[in-house]
Amino acid sequence: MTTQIIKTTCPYCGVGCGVDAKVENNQLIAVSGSKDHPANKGSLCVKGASLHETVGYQDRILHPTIKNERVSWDRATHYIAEQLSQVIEQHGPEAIAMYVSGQILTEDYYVANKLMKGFIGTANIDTNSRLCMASAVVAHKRAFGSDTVPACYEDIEHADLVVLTGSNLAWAHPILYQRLSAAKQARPHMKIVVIDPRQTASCDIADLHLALRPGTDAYLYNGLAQYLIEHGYIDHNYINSHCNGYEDLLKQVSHQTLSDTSHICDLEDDLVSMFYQWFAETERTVTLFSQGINQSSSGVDKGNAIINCHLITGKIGKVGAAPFSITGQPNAMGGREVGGLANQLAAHMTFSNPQDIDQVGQFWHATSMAQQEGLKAVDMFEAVAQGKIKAIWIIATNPLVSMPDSESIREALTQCDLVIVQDVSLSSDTLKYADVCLPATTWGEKSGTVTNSERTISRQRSFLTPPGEARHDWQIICDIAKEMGFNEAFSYKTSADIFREHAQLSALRNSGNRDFDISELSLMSDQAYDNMPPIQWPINSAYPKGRARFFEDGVFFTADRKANLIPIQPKLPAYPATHNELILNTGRIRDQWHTMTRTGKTSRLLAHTSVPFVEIHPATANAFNIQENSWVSLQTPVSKYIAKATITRSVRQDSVFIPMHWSDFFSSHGKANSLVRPIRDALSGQPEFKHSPVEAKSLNPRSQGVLISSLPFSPPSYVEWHRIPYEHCTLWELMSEGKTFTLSGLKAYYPRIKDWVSITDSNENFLHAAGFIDKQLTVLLFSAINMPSIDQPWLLSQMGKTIPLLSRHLLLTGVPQDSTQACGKIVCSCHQVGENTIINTLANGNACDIDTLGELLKCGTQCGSCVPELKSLINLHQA
Ligand SMILES: Nc1nc2c(c(=O)[nH]1)N[C@H]1C(S)=C(S)[C@@H](COP(=O)(O)OP(=O)(O)OC[C@H]3O[C@@H](n4cnc5c(=O)[nH]c(N)nc54)[C@H](O)[C@@H]3O)O[C@H]1N2
Ligand SMILES: Nc1nc2c(c(=O)[nH]1)N[C@H]1C(S)=C(S)[C@@H](COP(=O)(O)OP(=O)(O)OC[C@H]3O[C@@H](n4cnc5c(=O)[nH]c(N)nc54)[C@H](O)[C@@H]3O)O[C@H]1N2
Ligand code: SF4
Ligand SMILES: [Mo]
Repeated sequence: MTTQIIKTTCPYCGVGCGVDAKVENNQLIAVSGSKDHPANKGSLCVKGASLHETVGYQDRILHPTIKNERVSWDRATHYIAEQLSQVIEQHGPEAIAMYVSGQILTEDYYVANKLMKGFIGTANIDTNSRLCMASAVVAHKRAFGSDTVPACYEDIEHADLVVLTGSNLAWAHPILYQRLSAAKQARPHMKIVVIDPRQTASCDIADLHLALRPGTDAYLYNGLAQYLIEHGYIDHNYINSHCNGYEDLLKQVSHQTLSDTSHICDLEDDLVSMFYQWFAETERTVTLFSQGINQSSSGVDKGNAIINCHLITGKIGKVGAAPFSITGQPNAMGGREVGGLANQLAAHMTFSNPQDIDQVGQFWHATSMAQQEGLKAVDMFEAVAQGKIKAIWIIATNPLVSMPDSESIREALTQCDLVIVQDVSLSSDTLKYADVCLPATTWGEKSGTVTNSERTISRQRSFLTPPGEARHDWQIICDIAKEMGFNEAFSYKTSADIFREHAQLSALRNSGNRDFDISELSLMSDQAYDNMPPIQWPINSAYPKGRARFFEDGVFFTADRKANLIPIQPKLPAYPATHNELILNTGRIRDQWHTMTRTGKTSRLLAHTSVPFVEIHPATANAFNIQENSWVSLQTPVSKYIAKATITRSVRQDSVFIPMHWSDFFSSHGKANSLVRPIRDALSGQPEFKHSPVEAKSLNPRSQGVLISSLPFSPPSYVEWHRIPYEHCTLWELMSEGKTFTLSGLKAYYPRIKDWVSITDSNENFLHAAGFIDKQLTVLLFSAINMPSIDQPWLLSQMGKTIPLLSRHLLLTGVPQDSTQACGKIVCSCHQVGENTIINTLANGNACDIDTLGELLKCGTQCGSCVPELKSLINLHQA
């Protein structure tokens, strides 16, 4: 047996942690954080630490199919090439679209973009980064003349004030949050401000939380600019030497008083002025912003309102001082490098400069160079629905779940002539609408580069044999390109070939006029590429070892080399909530990744939160007659979302929060985007995912409960359900407003099972039943009008076991006889430590703080993601 340690990069968030993968006989045995990676220096969060549990092949797409019939790769490639060529001939290149993802490798992204923009002849290639980064990109370009992230992670550690605005760093970028948290512990005078309508886990280390009215950040930042000007905190020298547009900014912000600001943001004057004073006084200030800013109908303006405040105080390009747009996906930054968005050209060149278009076209030897920007994601799917786009090729994204207004995406794909879906997982909802399905390789099998939030390029390396006939994304794209007749331009042998070309393009007529320049890597040997250590761009003759910060010299990428202050007129969200509506906010939970096709595969990551939910304030819940854990429907005129209520003061009274992750595969009505309207920012095209008016309604179950089954089950149509897959069985949470669940119904559903025990009342208002095959526990159902109180972890542990006849009825109580066996809801996913175990340990006086809990139970000692919850359990216990 050979054991190898392969150095690679985590495929989840934009922190871009280095991972040491321990591989034995083509199996990933374990993962640990790379100690020598600059992003994580040895740590991993729970998602990264569970990677070895999510690489299983069980739900993989194994073969190409056309109309659900298995075909050879030759046949699939030929078919697609022929169909696309026909569309071009009959309708022109604009009738073709590609929709890709910030999760493919830079090399995949590069060839996709080259094929569309240089050879098919249209810029109708957009990416899910449209839903994610697009507003920040435009804000950067307006202010800096380029899409430049000026800062690096160390700036967060060196700062004396870190403002998290619209970012739940603790859950969305856990390792960066840990670095921030450690820095604050080392330098306790460091201040942290969280600006978020919700009280999130990130507030745990905050000195100040501003729970502002949703969507009002631009007012808050315009107010800050006004405050800085009025109180003389601006850097006139910096503005004079390095900024345009100060007079206009002054005019725009000067009439907004502090009390105007606190009124519109629904905050107390004192808290607002505390934040303003801290910002004013603290030279080393980093503002980290993410989706609470970007995902808005005025997200670009919000980004600029933040950047303005940094520019007028000169808090940029310095150690510990910068506006910092943090990227979400592992390769969102790489996507921007290759020009993956419909309004970008490769290597940070643009369609607005005809010279750039010519230059790129010549470099590629393009046969049909696109001359103008293409359609942005929402417009692209609208064009599909209108029949203007005849063929769409979707790679590594699940738009049925992640795009706003899911129903319109379903309609668009249903009527589209040719839908090609290139994915890895059978649990992608989008797959159901594919005419052609192409099996791709994924993390662990593929090889190339990704770029993280601080511009560090890292290698993902392959160490597993791809299952079935899966092929690398870049190979699939190149094969189809060659079949379409573009042989020479796509005849790469390795991903290193592609990377070198990408690096060469970045150097093309780039004498310091474009930020993205990795020319030093353009002659890299295959071996050097294989061994490439993480390195931060730019990497050119001026910075051969990379560059931590941009704009130290106050020189920007605009024509006159000065930054632009952008006066903006703040706007409220497009659709306000009327008096009987609530504001729907959507976002991430700690242990799930997007549409759950990967993190939904391991029970470890489902333990923390296993079903969708509705977070609602106690006063609001009261007004709507909603109880803790009761079923709620959120609805719009077109759709509904059904889940159970979590009553919490962490959300405002005017809002509800739901997770973005659940899909049709995992739930009957658990898809957040069925409620989100396709409203987007006019400049960036980014949708307003954080603000949709919805109505809330409490539901009256006739029957609710759980079914645990080792056999396949598909719920009847009158039932609302959530699916929780485990290794050896599936747990279904069920609710029906109409019929009750009956034993005869259950028996009819499972004809193979002859051996049942059950308890029920005469009207079958409640039913507890267990079914056995060969004496082994195969099915369990617990249902009643009210949710039965059962110990799910314990019941799951009984599945598949041979239960002695005498114990069968005990099983039907749903709880173990010996109460010490009940650990409760899992809090620490890494070490599977439950709430009851923690509470018992605290109650017994065996532990009183995080450290002793960690020593005794190990909870919180690995990735640290559960530390905020441990702290609140300790506080609760002390109270
Ligand atoms: N666990 C996990 N981590 C992830 C991901 C994942 O799926 N799961 N996805 C990755 C990706 S692609 C991305 S883009 C990032 C996203 O990372 P984040 O942007 O940090 O995550 P979100 O939960 O989408 O939203 C952040 C916060 O914005 C707040 N917000 C809502 N409205 C407003 C507002 O009007 N103003 C302000 N200031 N805040 C508001 C929400 O309450 C929420 O707490 O996460 C990355 N990391
Ligand atoms: N309501 C709401 N909606 C949102 C958001 C929100 O905050 N609220 N956030 C938005 C944001 S920021 C983002 S980034 C998007 C994310 O949304 P998506 O990109 O749609 O979500 P994923 O689940 O990451 O989809 C990735 C797909 O690629 C497949 N895959 C994995 N690896 C590979 C590979 O190597 N090759 C190929 N070909 N396929 C692969 C996976 O199986 C999966 O089907 O969601 C957006 N939607
Ligand atoms: S923080 Fe977690 S999810 Fe993000 S890259 Fe690091 S290990 Fe992966
Ligand atoms: Mo994202």
